[in-house]
Amino acid sequence: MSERTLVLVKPDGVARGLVGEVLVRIERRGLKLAALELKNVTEDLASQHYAEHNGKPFYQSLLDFITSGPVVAIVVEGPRAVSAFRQIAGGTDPVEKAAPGSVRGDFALEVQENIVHGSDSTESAAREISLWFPDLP
Ligand code: DAT
Ligand code: MG
Repeated sequence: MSERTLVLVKPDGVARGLVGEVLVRIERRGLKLAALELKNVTEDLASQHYAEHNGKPFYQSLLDFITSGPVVAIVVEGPRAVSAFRQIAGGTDPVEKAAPGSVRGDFALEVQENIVHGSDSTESAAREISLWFPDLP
């Protein structure tokens, strides 16, 4: 059964020219692109996207980071797309948790500047996709 997930190439990934690298990993796994857009992130969108982290010590820094430059937002589709992309991304902490061979394990060193976002459940994916792509059928 096919599902959808929201992927972001965050400002660090876009600035470092890693959009193609992320897309290659998504496509060669067999996942499909259902929508893709380069976007400047407003404070409003950022705070809705990261609502679950409101109140945490890193929350304001996270908002400042995600609004610091354009991101590439992608709706990725395929069997178990949510988990499959989380595996492609690697764990949140690129050094302690992300395996070599994952995007974060291969390209990142800092917890905040960890290149990509991927929805953590099908419920989060539905919420995030409607935020980032309100017109997507
Ligand atoms: P993930 O992006 O792996 O789903 P998350 O949802 O727990 O991780 O956190 C969202 C982002 O917030 C994460 O990609 C990087 C940042 N972040 C998480 N924990 C952090 C921490 N302890 N210090 C600084 N930034 C953190
Ligand atoms: Mg998360």
